[in-house]
Amino acid sequence: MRLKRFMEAVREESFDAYLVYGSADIYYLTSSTGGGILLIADGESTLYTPRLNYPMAEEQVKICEVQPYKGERELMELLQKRLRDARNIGYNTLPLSTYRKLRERLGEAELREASELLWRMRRVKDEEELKLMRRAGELADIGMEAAREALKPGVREHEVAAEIAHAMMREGAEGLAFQPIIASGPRSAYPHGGVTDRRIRWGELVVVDIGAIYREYKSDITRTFIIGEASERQREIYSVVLEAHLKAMEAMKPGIEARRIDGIAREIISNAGYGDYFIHSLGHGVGLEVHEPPRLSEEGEDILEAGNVVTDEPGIYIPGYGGVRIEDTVHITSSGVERLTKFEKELDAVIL
Ligand SMILES: [Mn+2]
Repeated sequence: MRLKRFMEAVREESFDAYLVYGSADIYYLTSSTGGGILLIADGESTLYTPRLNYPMAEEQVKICEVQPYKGERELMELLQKRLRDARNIGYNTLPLSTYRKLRERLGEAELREASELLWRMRRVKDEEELKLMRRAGELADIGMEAAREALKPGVREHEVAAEIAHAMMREGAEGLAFQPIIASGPRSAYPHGGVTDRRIRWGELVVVDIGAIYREYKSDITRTFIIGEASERQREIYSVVLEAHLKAMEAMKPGIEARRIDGIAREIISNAGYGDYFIHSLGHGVGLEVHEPPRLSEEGEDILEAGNVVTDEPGIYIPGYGGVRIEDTVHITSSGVERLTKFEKELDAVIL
């Protein structure tokens, strides 16, 4: 049981108490989607939840006590009372205003950030989580298929986004993991281009970056389509990004430094002369949140472990011209990777 394991970790780190804030961490430990603050103290756990979410949380939570609160002042009073004897209090994250209010009420006690305790657990997905993430990946593939069918000259970006959302949710997604990106033509050079009312034209690149939510778990996939016919330059850029994406994925395995994986992709793109146009890191962890540890970046210290779920998403973005990104979500297994998103990515499959 996750909560029990976490409470043991809190004790091993010699905290008298620990405050868990944020919907993903609270969901991970208690199955509540109602937020609030989870307090661990004196060998017990209590979920303080806003009263509007109390009936729902009471139904969802089987493993600890749930208590409603009316407003932040009442929550602070409840916490102050419970933390009276605590000297050494850990927390994962807190809004600055909440931190300040707590700080005032806790006197001499130490209040120390220790989010790594939770990330240590959340970084390594268990079988149950992997099952849900496989489904989240399949739903993203379904969305990408809807994009492929919708993309043609004259269609607007938001119309493509609507088809994607419809297809994923009809098949069981609870929602989109993030605001979709349908970045066409010169806009494809913006890695976070969002969606506009722009009409897609023949011969353009279109970056489609989407994800689904399935039972709170997220997926993340990007494909770049070329409408009609691909130019020599588009073919070249696409091939470089695809090679970087494939070689990085081939090298993923437990025990390897995440920055080495980033380096493999970066070197391929640099050697092809596009190094200045790969303007973000290679990837990130995915789970209850769409961006979480481990990070696959030039500076990151993370080492890949079996059970990690990460993205592999190199890109080349040429201002005023356009961009290409190819991304899959993959599970790091004991020997390599299991792809959770499987949509085709060979050049021929993305020329529409
Ligand atoms: Mn991503």
